[in-house]
Amino acid sequence: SPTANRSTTSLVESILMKNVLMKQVLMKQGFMKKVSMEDSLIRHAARCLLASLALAAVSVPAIAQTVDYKVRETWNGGFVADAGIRNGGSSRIAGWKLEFDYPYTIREIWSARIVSRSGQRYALRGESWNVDIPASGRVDFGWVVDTSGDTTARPRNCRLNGTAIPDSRCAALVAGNPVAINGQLRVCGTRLCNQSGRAIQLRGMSTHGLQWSSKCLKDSAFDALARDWGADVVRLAMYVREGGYNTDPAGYKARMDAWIAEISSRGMYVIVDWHILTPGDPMADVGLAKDFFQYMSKKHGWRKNILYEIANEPNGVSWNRIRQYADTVIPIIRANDPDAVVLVGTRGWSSLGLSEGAGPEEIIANPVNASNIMYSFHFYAASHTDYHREGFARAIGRIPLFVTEFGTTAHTGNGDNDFASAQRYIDLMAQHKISWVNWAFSDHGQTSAAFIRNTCSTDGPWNGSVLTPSGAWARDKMRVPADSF
Ligand code: IDC
Repeated sequence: SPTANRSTTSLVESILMKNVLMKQVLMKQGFMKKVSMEDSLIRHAARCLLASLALAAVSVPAIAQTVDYKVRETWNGGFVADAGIRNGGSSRIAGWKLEFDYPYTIREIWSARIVSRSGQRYALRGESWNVDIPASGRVDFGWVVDTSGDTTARPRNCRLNGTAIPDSRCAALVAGNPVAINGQLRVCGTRLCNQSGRAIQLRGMSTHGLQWSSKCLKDSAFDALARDWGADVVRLAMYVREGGYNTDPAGYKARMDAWIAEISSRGMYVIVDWHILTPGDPMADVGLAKDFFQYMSKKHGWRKNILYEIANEPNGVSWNRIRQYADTVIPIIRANDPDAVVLVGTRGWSSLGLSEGAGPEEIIANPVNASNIMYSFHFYAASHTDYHREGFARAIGRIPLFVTEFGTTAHTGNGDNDFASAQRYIDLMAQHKISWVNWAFSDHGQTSAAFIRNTCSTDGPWNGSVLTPSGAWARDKMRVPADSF
């Protein structure tokens, strides 16, 4: 401890001081030669003591040094990790060298260099501009790893300039975001599973129509979704009509690319939603859909965090017509992104047919002929009460389900909230680990908007008094209980 170091130092000093006094006494008595010998012995002993003190200061650091580590972004074949060293001490660390065990191959590194690697043991040093770590300061660096497997291993057995750092502080920020923890998702039985085969539930928010509410998609809002709201997934509602995609396909592709990158860099899953609504026949714009999904899966198929929702809400068409559309679009996605989960909208505004006098039975009897797919169910709690809830419950355990959109309001997106009805759905979905996405992360003026009007003209805060009752309720449901994965 610093106190121990200080008291040992003063002990050495007092020995030296006594030595000087003793020397003066002995000199007076004419024993000069002997004194010189004793003097050099004492000096030698003191030097040894000081040297061992210096060693002790290195092996038992006075104040905690911490190595940060966090997986930022993963894809099929690798991930990016952010790392750093925090100097909790009051003196500068000159010329840092960090050693650790790490089971991956670092392909590319920035703001640091690998000075040696032997098996799993790495040694890194800083670059010229961050070679020292100031008192109470930090240095940041990062790297890219190539791996097709698990991404959750982290640095162990850290040593900073020879000093051991306990594992609890050797990778202090554990891979803590939804994508880093869960990686590539897949359908297992009727559930959604993470990369290690464990059933999980994702909870998140849908945007409003991107042609109307893209002003809500700013950096501070994405930050709030990832941290304050604890969202696992964001759904990008790319309307095909109503002033949306078909007015500017190239422009919307580029904007989707940018939003996907922003969401991905914050460790959340993205649902790329082809938001057909009016007309309700997914074949009406199938040419556009084929081109859109070809582009999206080619551009983003390398990422682990993309789910493709091929048709928001088919309506006025048969289940067979929807299957025909799925048979057309899914192979295009699969060619570029073989392992992504694909979400298939269902009959009657994704009510599993219930809103058009049918039900999940026709899907169970005649499923889409593709693997790794889930069926969408949408509900608006004030309109879709027991009849829809019971129909939904009949499908659970029979077909894979994902609630890619729900509101606490009426199906118009407006009117009073029915939180009691919504809570019954929430309980059912929690019990069966069915993922859900709430409508809508926007300030568009309906009661289903999470924010009061004009919130998206500001930079937040994205909580507190700017939340509508629906927004406050959805945020609470996402935060409590916390994710179980
Ligand atoms: C609503 C929007 C509203 C818009 C309307 C028509 O909130 O601003 O004018 O669409 O485009 C859905 C749809 C979703 C609807 C929502 C609420 O997927 O696009 O948004 N809803 O009506 N299905 C059931 C309800």
